[in-house]
Amino acid sequence: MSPGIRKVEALDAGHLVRVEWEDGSDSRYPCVWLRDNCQCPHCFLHSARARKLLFEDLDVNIVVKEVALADRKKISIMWPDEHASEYEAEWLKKRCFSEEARAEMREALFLPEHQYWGSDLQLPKMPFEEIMYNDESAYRWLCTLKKVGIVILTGAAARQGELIKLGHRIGFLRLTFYGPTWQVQDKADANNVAYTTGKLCFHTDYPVLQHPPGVQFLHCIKQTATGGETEVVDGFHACNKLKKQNPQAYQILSSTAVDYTDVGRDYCDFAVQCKQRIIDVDARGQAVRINYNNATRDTVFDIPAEKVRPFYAALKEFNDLLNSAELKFTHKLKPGDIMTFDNWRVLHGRQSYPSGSEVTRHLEGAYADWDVVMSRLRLLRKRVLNRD
Ligand code: OGA
Ligand code: NM2
Ligand code: ZN
Ligand code: ZN
Repeated sequence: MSPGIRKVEALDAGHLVRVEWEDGSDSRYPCVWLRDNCQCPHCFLHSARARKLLFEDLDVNIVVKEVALADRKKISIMWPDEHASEYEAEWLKKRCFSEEARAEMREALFLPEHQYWGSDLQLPKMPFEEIMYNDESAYRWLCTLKKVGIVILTGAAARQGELIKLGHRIGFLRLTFYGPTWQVQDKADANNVAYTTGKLCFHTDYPVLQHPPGVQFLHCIKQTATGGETEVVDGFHACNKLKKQNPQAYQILSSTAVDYTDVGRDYCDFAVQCKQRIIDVDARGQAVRINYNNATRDTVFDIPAEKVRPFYAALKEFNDLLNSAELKFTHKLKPGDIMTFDNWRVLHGRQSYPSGSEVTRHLEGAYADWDVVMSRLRLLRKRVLNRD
């Protein structure tokens, strides 16, 4: 429950409204923002929770004509053109522009907190059944997936189709050229290195797509007796280490556009090309997405010749860090395990395994977008905690 309002006044020649709360704190709201966010039915379509007001009709230099306390839970504003707006205390409190209030809202909306890990990872595990039928468990699954970057769901049936069900649980899966779900097994004339018995070094899936899948599911249906172990590493943790250890290498990997290519046929025929920085960073230089698959890195490399060797040296440094005993975590999936992980953050690989005439190892894979996963997380939280 937010506190009531003690006092409201216009400041800065009517460009700002100051709200004084009953607990003694205060908040300041720019009038242009207040007018823009008028909640009346002319300005706001409540059924869509969206703004109807056109930007053309917003005066960005607007000032208030009158501001008053309607009651301790509401303020009212009269604008120069006689348009009237009302704003609820709780609505205003949530949208306070202070650094602390914005940080709190940011955390609630995006759960940006990461728990970094290395070889000491306590691999989070939950029963598949439970997250399918229990909202609180599903909420805990998605929170952990966001915070730690990996969760194993255990006890799924050892047959195809479980990921389709998981897709329905969150909303929908991400379709790619490899199909709605895809079968990782040794295939003749493999159209991807994943579909062989070879070792896969640490990679993120599908950096050849402009918007690589945010979340990946790998469901173990059949596991080979020897080899085939899964390796995972916290890419963001590795990035922080690289930045400290070799800022120059970090600078190169976070600024060089690398060409990726994927040409072939599967769900349909494809000829995909993309340029990606191996380490994508935000405005503060923090890694937000790793785009690295050595197999689909193109032979075409669109950078000046003199920059090529420094790039390889930087990538070698990063690749070595990923493989350091301190950072990598090894785990062999069992039939019925579904490894769910953040494909923007966690790099994965697998050990090679013996080839033979029969299929000795079979995983079914699928992707989801973070938008879909976070949407489900917010809805589950609302239902479980009975709040927004
Ligand atoms: C993949 C992949 C891992 C495995 O298919 O992209 O990384 O264990 N597979 O086979
Ligand atoms: N598969 C597993 O980037 C990649 O090619 C990742 C994708 C074939 C769907 C592998
Ligand atoms: Zn209005
Ligand atoms: Zn992969």
